[in-house]
Amino acid sequence: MANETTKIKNISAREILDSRGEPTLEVEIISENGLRAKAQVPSGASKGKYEVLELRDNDLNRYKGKGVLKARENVKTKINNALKGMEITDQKKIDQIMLDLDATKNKSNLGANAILGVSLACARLGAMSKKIPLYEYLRKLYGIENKNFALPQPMFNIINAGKHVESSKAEIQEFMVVPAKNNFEKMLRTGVEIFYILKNILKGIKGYTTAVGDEGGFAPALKNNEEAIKLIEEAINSVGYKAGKDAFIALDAAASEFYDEKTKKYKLEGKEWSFLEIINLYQDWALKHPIISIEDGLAEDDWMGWKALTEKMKIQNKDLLIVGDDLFVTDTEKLKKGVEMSIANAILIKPNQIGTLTETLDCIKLARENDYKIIISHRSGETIDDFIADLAVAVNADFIKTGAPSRGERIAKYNRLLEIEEELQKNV
Ligand code: 2PG
Ligand code: MG
Repeated sequence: MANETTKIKNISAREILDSRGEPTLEVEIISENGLRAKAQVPSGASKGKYEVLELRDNDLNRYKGKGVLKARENVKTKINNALKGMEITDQKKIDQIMLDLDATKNKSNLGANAILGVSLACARLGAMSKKIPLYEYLRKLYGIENKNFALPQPMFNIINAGKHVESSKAEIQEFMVVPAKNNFEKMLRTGVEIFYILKNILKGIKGYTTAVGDEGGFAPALKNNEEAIKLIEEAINSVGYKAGKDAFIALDAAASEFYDEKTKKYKLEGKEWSFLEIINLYQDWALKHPIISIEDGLAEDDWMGWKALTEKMKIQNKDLLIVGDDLFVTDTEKLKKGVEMSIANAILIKPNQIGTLTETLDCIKLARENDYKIIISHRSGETIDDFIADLAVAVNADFIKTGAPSRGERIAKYNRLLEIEEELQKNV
């Protein structure tokens, strides 16, 4: 029935575990007409300084202080009381009510984890109430009516380092392989085949371990950062693909993690580097290897460095993606500053950096209006929730970054994209 309304009857939450075995929230919403939907909240390790606050209990007697019972309580009481009886499709209003209820800039009152879980579960229930797929529903919320959906290009993080691997010597956090644009099934296969070969190279030829890190990529004890780039290039060229044509390399330096705020220097490979020296290093790598994207190449507060990075890399290769993650933290205010200063040309989008779906969609819109490429991203601590796959398709994101093709919580997103592609092909 077209006019049937779906009102929120009850919102509950439970403390579950993420892929690192750390507590996180699962929110469940039940509607008056008997529908129910859930959402699970991810959690980062190399978090941006300006991300909204993930509320943890800090009770050292439970989960080393990482419990989320306070956030759970906030969902079950304060948020539940405020949203009960609301029409589920009023996403903007629902998100605004939670923002008003929280009344802090960094969502520290209710906890961004509590708010986001509710926000995403609402969208899921909204899609169910309309009997349409989540990606189609999210597209309507985004404000586009057409159904010209496009699947994103995956960025597979196949060598993990930095904060995502306890024992790693390489400071650059993520070494990714990006298959050339094609249908999703083909891009996935290309990434996976390169991943298999990389395993053989690491194990058989180099004698490295093939244990995996937080995001499912291999975590060998590398001698230095460039070695990882060379290994991926070798893997691409060993499976009958050509590096620079069939597949490319993307990096996430997560440079805030090796930046010394006092000296304003970067600590890499046993040396101290100025931002200009780091830029030279990236230029050298980008000359020698098929690199198409550098994320968080410099630290989140080093705006001057970012300006130089954007300008210099643009002169060298105007198509290279200069991606802001910790720099922008999915925040329209930060992105506006970036646009005004002509900094970066791509943005990483993580819903839990900002805390509501509405703000996430607003940030994507602003990025699009200013021709920034969109990369939808997971967190290093994930769950099997595949919401971001639908989000990527809803906004025709250019890329999705959700780990290596390994570990269930990463695969869940890639498998959902396969399902969406199949569904879209049937509807043609
Ligand atoms: C990043 C993310 C995801 P984390 O830096 O881009 O890969 O890591 O979730 O630890 O912040
Ligand atoms: Mg990053």
